[in-house]
Amino acid sequence: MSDTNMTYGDPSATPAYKMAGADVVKGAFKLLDTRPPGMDGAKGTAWLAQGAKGTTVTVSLTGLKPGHHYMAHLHAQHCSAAGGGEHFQFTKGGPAKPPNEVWLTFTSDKTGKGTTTVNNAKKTGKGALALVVHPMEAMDNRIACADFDF
Ligand SMILES: [Cu+2]
Repeated sequence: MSDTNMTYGDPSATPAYKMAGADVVKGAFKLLDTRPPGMDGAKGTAWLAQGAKGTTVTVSLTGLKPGHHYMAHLHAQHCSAAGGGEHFQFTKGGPAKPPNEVWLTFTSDKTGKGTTTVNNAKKTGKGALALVVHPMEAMDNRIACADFDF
């Protein structure tokens, strides 16, 4: 799937928690049992802002494997439901990729820290309940999940 080779998000974009006038919710990442070995120290926060610019999502994690590629998606269920369930889609049954889904890609630095921010012109409402982080090389693995505090 060539779409997984693309970059989604910009680490230097205005983060969701600084979006003026937007409604912002956040969640702390919890480790999932499906995480690969070496990920026990991963922790961080996800933010979801909705406002005039649509939806802005920011992910920030530490304790990742240094210099590795990661992908995060908005998911449609809470972390307690099979680690976030299916991907959130603006149009259910539509294309399984952006802009119908919200994806973020990022690479951890040499200290194991990774962050990025992505925008989507539409608002998720309360349809996207969690952000799930995967290792890019093993997208079936779910490392950690953050429930948004709507
Ligand atoms: Cu996902």
